[in-house]
Amino acid sequence: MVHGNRTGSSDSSARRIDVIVVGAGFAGMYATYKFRQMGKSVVGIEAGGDVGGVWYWNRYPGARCDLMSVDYSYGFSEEIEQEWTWSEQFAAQPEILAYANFVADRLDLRRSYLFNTRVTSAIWDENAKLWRATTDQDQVLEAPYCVMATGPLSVAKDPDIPGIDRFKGRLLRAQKWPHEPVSFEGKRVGIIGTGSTGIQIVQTVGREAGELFVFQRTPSFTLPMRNHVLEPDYINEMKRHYRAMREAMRNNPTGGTRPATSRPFFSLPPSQRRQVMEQAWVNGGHTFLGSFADLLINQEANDQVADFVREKIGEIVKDPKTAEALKPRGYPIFARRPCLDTEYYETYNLPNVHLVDLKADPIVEITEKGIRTESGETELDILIFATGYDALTGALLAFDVVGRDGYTLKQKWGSGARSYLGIMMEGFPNLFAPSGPNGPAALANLITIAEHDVDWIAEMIDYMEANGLTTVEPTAQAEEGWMSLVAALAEKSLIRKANTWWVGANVKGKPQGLTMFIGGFHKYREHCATAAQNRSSNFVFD
Ligand code: N01
Repeated sequence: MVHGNRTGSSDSSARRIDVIVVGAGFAGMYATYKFRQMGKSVVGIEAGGDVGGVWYWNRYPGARCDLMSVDYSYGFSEEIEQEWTWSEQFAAQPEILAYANFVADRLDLRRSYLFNTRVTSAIWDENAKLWRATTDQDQVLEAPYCVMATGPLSVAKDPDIPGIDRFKGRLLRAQKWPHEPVSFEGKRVGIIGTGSTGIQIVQTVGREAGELFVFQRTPSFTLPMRNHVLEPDYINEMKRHYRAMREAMRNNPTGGTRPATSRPFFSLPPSQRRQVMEQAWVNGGHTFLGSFADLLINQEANDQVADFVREKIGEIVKDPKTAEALKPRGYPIFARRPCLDTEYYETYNLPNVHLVDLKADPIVEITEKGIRTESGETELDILIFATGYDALTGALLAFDVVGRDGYTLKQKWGSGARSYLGIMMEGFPNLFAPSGPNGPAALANLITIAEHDVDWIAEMIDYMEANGLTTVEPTAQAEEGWMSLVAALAEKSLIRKANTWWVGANVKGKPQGLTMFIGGFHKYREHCATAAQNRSSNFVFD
């Protein structure tokens, strides 16, 4: 294999281009389009066989986005907005993947991509002022700019349970689901993981499998999605108002259209609070978070909403023991990513669906035939892992990224992700990470963030080229200032009180802490704009 040269000059077998884009998810696709529009030569590198990123891989039954389709879509092209029509309020994975393919066809993006190809290293060459990326297909690409659109949720994580390799049945991972249909009919199916992914699988497979055993360690709070088909009148109205809607999204803390509120929970008397919560339950979606402003900072307010949802679980689930085990306790509601479901709790009223409460009966091992808990062995034909991701930093730490003076990203992030605005890093010139860690990442609409970040990067490159500058990186002070702001905001949030991927708690040995900007997308946008206005104090140019 040809390796990048840490200090030397250009590799003669390398392909020289203007921009390397790693990833063909929504951020990578837009970056590829944007830089091509700027007249740059771009090569995208993607491990999957086609575009779509997380939606290419996550083909599990019931996979669906919990953001509204009209929000979770590109806003940069009026043509695409008008030509594409969403069928449901919350689109399912096949429709989102079809949308990604539609965009790729429409913009002829695939010609810029190397698919089924992984980057094995990306190394900055200080003499040549180039990033040199090598791939597992023995290619070497050199470019002055490198855009890491590797996504916050792209490295799947298996559970730490002994015996995984021993299982003789069929083992399926939600995040790398087979492309062909899987039949569960008459099968004994087990699933580990009850986060957003597991919940979607349970409510779907539970209605199909012979028997479904749900191995639950931590119950999640989940709220009714209330999904529905989009009527033509609604679609027409939406298409007429896309511009105003995108503007509203840019000024919204979530980067979507869900209305925000400044109303504190206790500003209403108890009966009205109850009424608002009942209405939020009926309306579904993330309505709760749009009903009260302080649910993530006021523990007492949070407790009352959590009690309300636990009460609902008790009303829906018929078996009291199962209902009790499904009620989340010990962490604030919304401190784990809130899930949206369609009759998830009702699934446990089916005679073939069994909850195995791992708090009472922990898993000992995976065996040839199934799963052994302390109370005995459950035999399974199919075992599904919905056990999450090495999120936010996993994809960028999965290969060597080497910046100035041989400084590696693994060194830089040794005690947690550090960046400026979640996009750039001191010590890593001309390296950009749209939707990167320390930005709003998973706390706002990822497509809105990706578009914003790519546009910001494009403006930076335009500025450099207009001024004859070849390299840029944030100053140590700018990065430190940003990280202090991220930490100060996180300090106030109840999010820190749950052990989740949001804080790195789901991966053994990973540095812990909430390293996302929780100030809201609208504020994030303002910070990015201010940073760009004060370029000379926040960045070092060469
Ligand atoms: O992953 P997770 P996910 N034994 O980390 C369990 C997005 N998403 O793939 O909490 C037993 O949330 C673990 O239990 P515990 C969304 O942003 C969006 O579900 O560690 N259990 C937990 O229950 C989401 O937040 C959509 O005790 C084990 C589960 O595995 C993010 O992706 C759909 C275990 C992992 O939950 C990740 O969600 C899907 C073990 N050894 C995903 N190890 C929508 O848009 C882990 N677990 C709707």
